[in-house]
Amino acid sequence: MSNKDNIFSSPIDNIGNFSFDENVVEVFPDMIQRSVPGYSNIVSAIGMLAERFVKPNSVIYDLGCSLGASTLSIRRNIQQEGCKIISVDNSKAMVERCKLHVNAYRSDTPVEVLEADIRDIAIKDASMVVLNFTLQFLSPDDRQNLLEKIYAGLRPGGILILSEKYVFEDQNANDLLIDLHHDFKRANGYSELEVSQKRSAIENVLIPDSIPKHKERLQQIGFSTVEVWFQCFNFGSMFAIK
Ligand code: GEK
Repeated sequence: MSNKDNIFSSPIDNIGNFSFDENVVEVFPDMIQRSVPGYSNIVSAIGMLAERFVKPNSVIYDLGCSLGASTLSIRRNIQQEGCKIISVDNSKAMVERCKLHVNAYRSDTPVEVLEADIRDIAIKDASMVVLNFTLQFLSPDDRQNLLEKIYAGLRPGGILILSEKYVFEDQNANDLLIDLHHDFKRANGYSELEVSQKRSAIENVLIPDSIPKHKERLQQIGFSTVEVWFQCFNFGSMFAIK
C-alpha cells in the first residue's frame, strides 16, 4: 500500500505553485488515484492499446512517466520482440522511484528511465507514444512543438495516447463537470480544505485545453485518426494515429 496524500490537509499560508518534489512522490499513487477520475481504467487500457499497436523492433515512449504506471502496463502487454521502452520525467524524485518499480519485475522488454525534460529528448522509430496527463503542464507553444516532434518520430500507423484534463466551452457544462470532479474528490476522502488548496496550487501550473482544440491541433499536425476513447467528468484520453 502506498502512503496517503495529506499534502493539502492543513491550512497553508502561501500555497505557491505545485511541484513534483519528494513530498508529492511519496504519496503520488494515492494522490493520482483519488484525484483523476478514471486513472486506473486509462492505465489498463494503455496496456491493451500497446498489445494492439506496438510493432516488433520499435521504441515506445512514456513521456512524464512519474512512477512508471503506464510503462509497466505497456511492458506487461507487449507481445512483440526487439522493443524498447523509454520513460522520461524531469523530476529527480520521480525518476529514482520509477527505476525501483521498473527493476522490481523481470521482463524481456528493456526499459530506460531518463531524468530529462520531454521538450529536449529525441523521438525516433516509435510505434507508440504516451502522454498520460503530462502535456497539460507545458506552455501552449511547447505543447505544439512537442506534438510535432512526436508526429515526426512515429512510424506510419503509430499511435499517440494523450490523456488530459479538459476545459469546456459551454460555461454551464464546464462548471458542472468541475463540480462533479470536486464531488469525486470528496467521495474519495479529500476535505473541503484539501480540495480548495489543491485547486489554488494547481491553477498556475495547469491550463487545460478543450477537446476541440486538442483535435484541431493534432489533425493540423497531420494525425489521420483522432478520437476521444475515454472521458469521465473533465478528464479524458484521446488516441491520435499517424
Ligand atoms: C502516469 N504519466 O502515472 N519534462 C518531463 N516530465 C515532466 C515535464 C517535462 N517538461 N513536465 C511535467 N513532467 C503518469 C502521470 S503526472 C500527472 C503523469 C499528474 C512530469 C512531472 O514531473 C510528473 O511526474 C508528470 O509529468 C505528470 O501515467 O500528476 O497529474
